[in-house]
Amino acid sequence: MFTVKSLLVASALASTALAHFTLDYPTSRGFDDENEPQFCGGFSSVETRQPFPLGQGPIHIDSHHPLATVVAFISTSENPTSFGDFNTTSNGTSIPLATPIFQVAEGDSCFNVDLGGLNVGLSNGSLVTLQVQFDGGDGALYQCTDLVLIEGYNVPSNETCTSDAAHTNATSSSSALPSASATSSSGSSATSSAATSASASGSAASGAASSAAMAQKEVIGWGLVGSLIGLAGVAML
Ligand SMILES: [Cu+2]
Repeated sequence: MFTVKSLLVASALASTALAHFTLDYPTSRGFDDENEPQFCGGFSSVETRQPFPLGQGPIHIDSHHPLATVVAFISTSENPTSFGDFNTTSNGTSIPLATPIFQVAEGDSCFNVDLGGLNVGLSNGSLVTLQVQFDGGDGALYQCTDLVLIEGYNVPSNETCTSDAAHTNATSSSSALPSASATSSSGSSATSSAATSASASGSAASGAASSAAMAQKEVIGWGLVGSLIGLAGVAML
């Protein structure tokens, strides 16, 4: 027999399963909310590669959480099978993150990446896989998209990104990830100008600005591995 409480629990579980995020452009390998916590959202094989600019190009996501922390990174492997394939190229060059770590509000967001500008030897025709990591409070989630980089490729006009979430809501800069000195009680300090400006603007999540600021302080200093496993307990539902 159902009680009100059991119905509430059931609906809470259902909304968790239906929440998460989608990668809307470029087209994701696939979406399965049950498997989204897994590498590439549970879609481990390369799908049809889509043309994407070698220079600046847009990524569109849709968040079903009020506030989430996002970062994107790439693999230059033709068939990446692990997170390790997103760390270094085949000749051992380390690959910088494709974006700062940034925050998005609920709904559609977009951000730009400049993959040619990562200086890992990408050129016209290079094959890459881009993975988006998203944490809206229920753990890190992943989506992948397989690309072929084209110099001068023009994305469809409706996919251009003018309000770039990665560069207005950044919590750290991709070129200066976690070198923060340990001066505060949380073991990190918000010393980068990116963090300062993000805290000051807080534009995407005004209703949760203080929580966002706390999350930002936690994020800074963690690095990618830390953010892969650690955000669930910090970010808000
Ligand atoms: Cu979720």
